[in-house]
Formats: sequence, structure tokens, C-alpha cells
Amino acid sequence: MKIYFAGSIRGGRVDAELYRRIISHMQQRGHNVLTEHVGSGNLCLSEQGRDRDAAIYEQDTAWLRESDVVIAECTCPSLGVGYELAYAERFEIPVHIFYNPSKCALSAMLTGDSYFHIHPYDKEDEIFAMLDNIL
Ligand code: 6IA
Repeated sequence: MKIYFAGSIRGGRVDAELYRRIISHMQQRGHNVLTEHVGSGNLCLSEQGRDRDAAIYEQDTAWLRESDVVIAECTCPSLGVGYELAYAERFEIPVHIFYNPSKCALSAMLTGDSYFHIHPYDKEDEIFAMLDNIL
């Protein structure tokens, strides 16, 4: 499957290593993760100017439209990820949201929207088991 993985970038990189492990797990199962860079260790977090950010926006929204499913890790809140989830809903792409409730309270704009499949987890291993069921 073509997977759009969404995770915080400018919202904070505290879970970057977790994103990398989730992406790697999906790749090992043979899936095409379009957004592998979300798990990279050395991203430039500063604003890049309107033109560079416009190129990021155009590329990411094109990938969203061609993806079969969106997998999002939402423990670290991110405006960009929230935007991507609403964008995916608009194009009727299935969205699965993972978060750790002992670390954050998910926005009511996600928990209150019945379109989203929401998967709370406690231990990281639970994410991988749930992903294997979903994909
Ligand atoms: O508001 P945030 O920055 O936390 O939004 C994160 C989400 O927006 C991720 O799921 C990404 O898909 C997308 N996103 C945000 N910034 C970038 C980006 N920056 N590149 C690609 N997608 C992005 C430049 C980093 C690049 C040099 C690899």
C-alpha cells in the first residue's frame, strides 16, 4: 500500500525516533511509505521562506491525494498533522490515528470526528500489532 505517515515536525521532534521505527516497520512489511523523511533525525525545522514552504505543501498534498491510507502518530501535537488529517478526510482517504493517552489529551476535533479511526496505545509494541491488522 502507499502510506502517508504523518508526524510532528515544527510541532516538536520529541517522538522522531518513534516515527522512524513505525516507518521502518511498515517498510519491512513491504509497504511504500511516501513520507520517510518524517522519521529522519536531522530535519531543518526553521521556516524556509514562502517559496520553499509552498513546495513542501504542494508535494505533501499531492502525496496525500495519491495515498491509500494515512497513518498518523499524534502524541506530539502538530498544526501540520492536523491539517493533513482534515485534508485526507476531504479526499476520503482512510485515516488511522495513534496516540499515547498517558502523555497527551487528543484534540476533540479528532476524537469528535467519527471519520477517524483512533487507536490509543500504552506500549510501543501495541502500535506494530495494530498496524499489522490495519494494513
Ligand atoms: O506543523 P508540522 O511541521 O509539525 O507538520 C508536520 C507535518 O507536515 C508532517 O506530517 C509532514 O508531512 C508535513 N511537513 C511539515 N514540514 C515538512 C517538511 N519540512 N518537509 C516535508 N513535510 C513536512 C522540510 C523538511 C525537509 C528538509 C525534509
